[in-house]
Amino acid sequence: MSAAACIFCKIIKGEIPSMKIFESEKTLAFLDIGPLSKGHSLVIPKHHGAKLHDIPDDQLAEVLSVTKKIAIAQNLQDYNILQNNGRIAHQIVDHVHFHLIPKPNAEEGLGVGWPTK
Ligand code: IU
Repeated sequence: MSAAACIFCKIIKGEIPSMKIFESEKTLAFLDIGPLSKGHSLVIPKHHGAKLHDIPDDQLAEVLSVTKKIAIAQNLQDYNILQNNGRIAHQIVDHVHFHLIPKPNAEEGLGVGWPTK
């Protein structure tokens, strides 16, 4: 898929609205529209590439660093980082993205267990 047709590139360009959490020259983080738990966010490189191996190292390094900063800012203690590559691995959107999925405690009753996507 070309960058022009990519939904996350449209979010980066502001052509599609999103709930932004963080933005820099290389990285964007926003809330997932189908959250697996409260605060589920996506952290993406602005460089368009479908899979991890398509992304330059400097972009990946910043994405991981931003993911860590968001986890700290949200004061998360238990959380999953998930990054899918390819249909069999449950990738739906062909622009690399890291899921940051907070795991609330059992009493809150949401998002407990292994992510299902
Ligand atoms: P996946 O790793 O490709 O399976 O995850 C794609 C995610 O992108 C999924 O959790 C969707 O809810 C999310 N998403 C979004 O936040 N905004 C969108 O416009 C679209 C998908 I399309």
